[in-house]
Amino acid sequence: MHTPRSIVILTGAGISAESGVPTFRGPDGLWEGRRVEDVATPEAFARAPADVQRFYDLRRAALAGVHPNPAHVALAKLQAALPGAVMIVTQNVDDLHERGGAAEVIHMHGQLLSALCLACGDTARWDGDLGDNPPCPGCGTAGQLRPDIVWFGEMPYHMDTIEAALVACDTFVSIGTSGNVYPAAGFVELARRTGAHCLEINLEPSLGASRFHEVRHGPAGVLVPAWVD
Ligand code: BV8
Repeated sequence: MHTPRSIVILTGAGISAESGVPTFRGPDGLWEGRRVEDVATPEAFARAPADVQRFYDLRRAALAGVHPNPAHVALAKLQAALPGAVMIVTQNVDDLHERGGAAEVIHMHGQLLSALCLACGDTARWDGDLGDNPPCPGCGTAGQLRPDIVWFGEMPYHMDTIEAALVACDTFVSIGTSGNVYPAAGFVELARRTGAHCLEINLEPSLGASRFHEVRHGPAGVLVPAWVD
């Protein structure tokens, strides 16, 4: 790969698939028979909080059983090799980029290992269950902690930072995402409009594949290390 000045990398569930984390819209994508769009919403949480807490408690607990794969490790190596030039933006709520060695990761959809307090607005690192209504570490209020996850209809985190990087980058790489969910699915448009070279690495063509200058289809665990080297 030629050495670009600045790279924005967007990852989705596909980069964690080879680590054993189920994707959302693949054959294993339904969660107990329900679509993520039906569970990951403020309305679902208001209607059945224990149900939604359990959905996330199970996924948080499952993190202990999965490990970073060569794709996570390769991106971490790239970020270390090009200090300040590589932004990793993930739609994923797992911690596999960090455990793969990435020093800076932008979690635009939040993180399983973080809890948000509805009483005081604080977020706190959280690796246990939320379903048993624990007290907020900050304000002590019980039963007010929700998953620190961006649900459908909620504003993703760090959008200003991400958009500023997209219009300034010379390379945009989308890895392991189906292009179903906005605003992430629209990032290629922003990058392309300001002249960045846009590359898609995915198991199969995403919904937005035609908007990329270059596509490489196959498993991220093979294609990402090959692209980085
Ligand atoms: C927003 C956290 C506006 C949850 C997630 C109606 C009402 C409200 C909003 C909307 C609406 N209609 C449309 C919208 C916008 C909506 C949206 O896009 N909906 C879609 C379904 C149409 N977006 C939003 O609501 C966003 N917010 O718009 O806010 C706003 C404005 C002002 C003020 C307030 C608000 C928020 C979206 C975030 C939702 N949260 N995650 C959780 O994780 O539990 S989204 C969820 O989908 C995950 O984050 C996931 O990462 C993400 C995207 O999915 P993918 O990562 O792409 O995963 P998927 O399974 O789809 O694809 C995997 C890909 O990997 C496949 O292509 C597969 O081929 C590939 N693959 C598989 N194996 C491999 C592989 N590739 C390589 N190697 C392999 N081995």
